[in-house]
Amino acid sequence: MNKTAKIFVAGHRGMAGSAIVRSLRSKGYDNLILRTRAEVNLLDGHAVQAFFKAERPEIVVDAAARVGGIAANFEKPVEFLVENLTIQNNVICAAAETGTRKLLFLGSSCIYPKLSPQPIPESALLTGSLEPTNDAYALAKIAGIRLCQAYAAQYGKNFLSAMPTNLYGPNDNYDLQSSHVLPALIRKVHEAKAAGAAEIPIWGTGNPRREFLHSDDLADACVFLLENYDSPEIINIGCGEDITIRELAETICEVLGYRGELVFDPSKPDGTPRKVLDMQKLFALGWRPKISLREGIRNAYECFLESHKNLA
Ligand code: GFB
Repeated sequence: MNKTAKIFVAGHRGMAGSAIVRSLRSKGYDNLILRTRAEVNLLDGHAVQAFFKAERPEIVVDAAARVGGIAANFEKPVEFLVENLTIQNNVICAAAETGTRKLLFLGSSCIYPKLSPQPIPESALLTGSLEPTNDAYALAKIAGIRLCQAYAAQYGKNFLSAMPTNLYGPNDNYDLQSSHVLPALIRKVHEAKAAGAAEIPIWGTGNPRREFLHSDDLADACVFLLENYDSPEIINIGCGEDITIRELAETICEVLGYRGELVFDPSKPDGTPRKVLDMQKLFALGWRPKISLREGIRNAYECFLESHKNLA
C-alpha cells in the first residue's frame, strides 16, 4: 500500500477507529480523510454518497458501528440491527460506486454460532444458531460480510472482512449499562477502591470464557491486512487465548490494587459460554499481538483515569 494513498477511516472517533488512525500514522500513512458525525452522518445515504464522490478515497476502513456490551445488545436490538445495516450499506456501496481500490470491513467474533467449536475457525460462519443476546448485531455484521463478498464476486472488488474478538483500550465506553465487561470492571473496581467498598457486583456466573485484545493490537492487525491480505474470505483477529470472567475480574483487581470480594449475580445473562478465535490463518501470514492482558489493562486504566479526571 502506497504511503500517500488516500485513506478514509469511518468511525475514527471510536475505540477501534481511533486506534487504526494512530497505527496508520505511526506507519507513515498521512493522507487520511476523517470526518466527524456532524460533518458526514454515516446514517445519511445522500451525505455519504456526496462525500465519497467529492473525496474518492482509494482505501476505506469501515470501523463505524453501534457497539455495546451484552445488556445494550439485548435491550436495543432494533438500533443494533438498523443502524449497523444502514452505516455499512452506505459506506460499502458508496466506496464501490466511487472506485475505492480496497476496503476493510470490521465484523465481530459474535457472528459465529453460539456453540461453535473452540477456538473458532473462520469456517464456522453460518453453521449454527447465533447467541440470542447479540443476534441483531451479529446478523447486521454477517450482512456486511456478505455484501463485501458479493462485491468481490460480482464486480471483482478487493473488499475484505476481518473479525475482531472482544476489544478494549483507549476511547472505550465506561458507561455501566452499555459497556463491555472489561471497561465495566475497570470502572467498578476503581470506584469500589475509591469508596473503600468491601465488594463489587459482577454480572452472571463468572464462568463464561472470553478472549480480549487491546485496540492497538487490533489496529496493527488491520494495517497488516491492508498491506498483506487480498481475499474476500473472512479472517479472525484475536490473540487466541481466553480466560473466565472471574479470572478477568481477579486480574483487574490485582492490576488496580483492590482486595474486595467479587459478588456474582446469576440473574444477569452470561451470554455465549465461550468465545476464543482460531488464529491460525492470521498467525500463518506472520502477524502476532504484542500487548499482554495485564499490560493492556494497565494502559486502559491510565486512559480511564485521564478521561475521567474531571469527574473525580
Ligand atoms: O463484554 P460483554 O458485555 O459481552 O460481557 P459479550 C461478557 C461477559 O461478562 C458476560 C459478563 O458473561 C457478562 O455477563 N459481565 C460481568 C459483564 N460483569 C459485567 C459488567 O459489569 N458489564 C458487562 N457488560 N458484562 C459482546 C456482544 O458479547 O461481545 C457484542 O454483546 C460484541 O455484540 C462483543 O460482539 C464482542 O462478550 O457477551
